Amino acid sequence: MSEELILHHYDSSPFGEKIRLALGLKNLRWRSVINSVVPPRPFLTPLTGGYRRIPVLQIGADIYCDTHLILRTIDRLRPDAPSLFANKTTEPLCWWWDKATFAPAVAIWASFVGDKLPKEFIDDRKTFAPGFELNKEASGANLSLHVQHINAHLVWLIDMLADGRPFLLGEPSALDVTAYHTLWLVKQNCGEGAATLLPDLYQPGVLLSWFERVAAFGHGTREALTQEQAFEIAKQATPVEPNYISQNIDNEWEIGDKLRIVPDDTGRVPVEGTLVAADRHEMVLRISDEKTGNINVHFPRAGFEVTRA
Ligand SMILES: N[C@@H](CCC(=O)N[C@@H](CS)C(=O)NCC(=O)O)C(=O)O
Repeated sequence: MSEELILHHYDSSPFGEKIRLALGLKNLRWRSVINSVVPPRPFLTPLTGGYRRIPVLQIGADIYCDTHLILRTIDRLRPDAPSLFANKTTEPLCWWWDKATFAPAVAIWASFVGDKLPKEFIDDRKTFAPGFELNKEASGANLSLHVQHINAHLVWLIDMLADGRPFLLGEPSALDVTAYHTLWLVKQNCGEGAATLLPDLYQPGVLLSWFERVAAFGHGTREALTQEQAFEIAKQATPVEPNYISQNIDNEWEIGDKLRIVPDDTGRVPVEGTLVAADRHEMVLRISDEKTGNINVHFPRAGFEVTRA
């Protein structure tokens, strides 16, 4: 039971869609825990130690934060082909795409749907991501700039596909689901309205054909689990010894140190815990209380700041 992949997400989450498609690509069985779009998330927050972003991957009493680490973890735990990380350039390319395109994609999305977003959502996301523009009028006023940003990066996807390859790196990989998820946010919500802005995504051509091939990965076999059930699984389980981590840490930290880890961009809610494992890709903090028992919370190194608690 505790071996199951449990994804905490909500259906409209683009980062959630990135992971759902990766699960589909690898044709995996997983448990789906739907969380509210706006916190509080009383059954999830105690498991993450406060990390507030979605999605989160749970395996028993181990919690994996951030889609970059979640993808690595899915590949590590379910190594059957296809591999999500075909070569050493895949991960930095995924990083490029998220950094370059997520904020402008959100702004394009908001310029279409901003007036329909509930006030509590807008208020929450103002503190979540202070630089992001969710106001319909403000993002609409700068729409052409946001579109320029996306199109400047889209052309590189088109260049990659120009030799007729079906996927960005040849074989399907994490880069496909990563590039897809921000475009999905726009296409799913703005519909034909964005067709003149992002023509490559709507008109027949290599990009649209690729987009449809990635959509066809599907989501694997998804089975519902309640928030309460997921919490109970964590409580009953014991964190797995992270033997796959070589403990190859820099001189700065030692196992047993009390540390604070916080995302360096959005959702900057820190998690405090005891360092149990680290290498140059990943850090693991142990958190513990009466309600949850011991939990290991895993973070990628890239995109997170670590300080002494
Ligand atoms: N770098 C993070 C970004 C995740 C992210 O921004 N997720 C959005 C949802 S798509 C989020 O957490 N929004 C606020 C929330 O749901 O509380 C990742 O790759 O996981």
